[in-house]
Amino acid sequence: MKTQVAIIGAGPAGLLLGQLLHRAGIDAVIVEQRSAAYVQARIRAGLLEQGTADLLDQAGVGKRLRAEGLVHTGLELAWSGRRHRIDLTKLTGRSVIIYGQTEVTKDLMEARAAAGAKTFYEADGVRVLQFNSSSPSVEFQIGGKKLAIEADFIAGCDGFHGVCRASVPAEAIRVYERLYPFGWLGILADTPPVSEELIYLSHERGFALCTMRSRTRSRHYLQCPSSEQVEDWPDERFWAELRRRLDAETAAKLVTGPSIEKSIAPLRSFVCEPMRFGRLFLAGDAAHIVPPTGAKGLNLAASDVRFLAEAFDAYYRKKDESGLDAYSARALARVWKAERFSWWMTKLMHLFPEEGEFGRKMQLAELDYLMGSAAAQTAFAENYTGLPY
Ligand code: RFL
Ligand code: PHB
Repeated sequence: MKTQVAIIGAGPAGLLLGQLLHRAGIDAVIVEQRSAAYVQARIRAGLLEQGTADLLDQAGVGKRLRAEGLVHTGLELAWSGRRHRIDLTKLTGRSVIIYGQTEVTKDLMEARAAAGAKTFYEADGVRVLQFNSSSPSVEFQIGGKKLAIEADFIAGCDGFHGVCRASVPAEAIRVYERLYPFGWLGILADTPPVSEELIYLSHERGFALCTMRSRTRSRHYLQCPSSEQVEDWPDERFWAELRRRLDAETAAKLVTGPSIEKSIAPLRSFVCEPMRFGRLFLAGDAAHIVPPTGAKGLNLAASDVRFLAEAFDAYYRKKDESGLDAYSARALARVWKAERFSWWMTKLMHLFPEEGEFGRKMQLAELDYLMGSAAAQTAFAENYTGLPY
């Protein structure tokens, strides 16, 4: 089989790239190791920058997002028992949208099916070959049957644990990484959110976040040590711990209920350079990871894919390779700024016992400064709503 762009991975990066290429008249096949149902059900991100929502519109998949997404013009930061609001829209003219990654994935999968574009799900033993030549290829098996795709280019959209980055020789790649000694324990429940807007809490017992998926479905996160397991956290323990970290007014509004999903995600900052290796281009979590504090992961996957789709479009329409040549530097310039913001916000809001009482005083001083300074709040809001592409 032949195609123009072989895309590895049907997460948000791979599906959105497939959709943008389809709209540009470029042929692309997606190869995904999991089943469609598994990919669709994976519960992860919830917050989209305005630029990501605009890109989904441009890709022709923004209709349900615009009808059902919750537009947020601000958020709250809470510490020492008090909440403080940052008015994102007043400071930047921009807002953010709550719309689950599950829904983005569903919309993209439906658009792909309607376009009749080919996706191979449940592909085993995926290998990316010859990407340093002009004829790269992809090999895999489905139900024991061997398949091969010849392509002009390969897009590695296969996430942090994927095969694409791992196929690059070690001497050709440079990796920058920071691990944090804790994770986020997340719970999803059909209970009303505690507040209309997100509340990020910095507490002596650890960070917490109250977010949502809709007006009737809440999503909450608690900082927990890396060593803990989901089994250590029955629902009652989760709700009791969340209540202890909330300010009294919010705690009084907390409605608890059985969890629909519960999981622990480790926190990591990671970037690989470059993001292009011959005819292999990495995009999204395959190239970089941010801790979820700034809600940047899915949004970075979207901006990478926009740069890449533009570059392929110029190549196929005008034989212009400049976009492909500039891709890595262009994407990394935006990635590093989102890495910085996510790292900074993680350090500001989480409990770092090894930093001691001095470290805690520094956090409190910085939070106090932030809320007292229009300049600092504007810088926060510019980053949170998304830096320009
Ligand atoms: P994905 O979503 O991991 O998709 C990669 C796909 O590749 C497949 N794959 C392979 N396919 C073929 N062959 C192989 N060898 C393969 N290996 C893997 C996988 O099965 C998968 O389908 O990466 P992508 O597309 O780059 O998308 C990235 C986002 O999913 C991720 O950045 C976000 O979920 C991060 N994130 C958030 N981002 C936001 O922008 N806003 C948020 O509010 C937000 N909240 C979060 C988050 C991530 C979280 N977790 C669980 C890490 C909250 C959490 C708790
Ligand atoms: C979410 O809704 O899952 C979410 C929102 C904001 C974050 C992280 C996760 O910073």
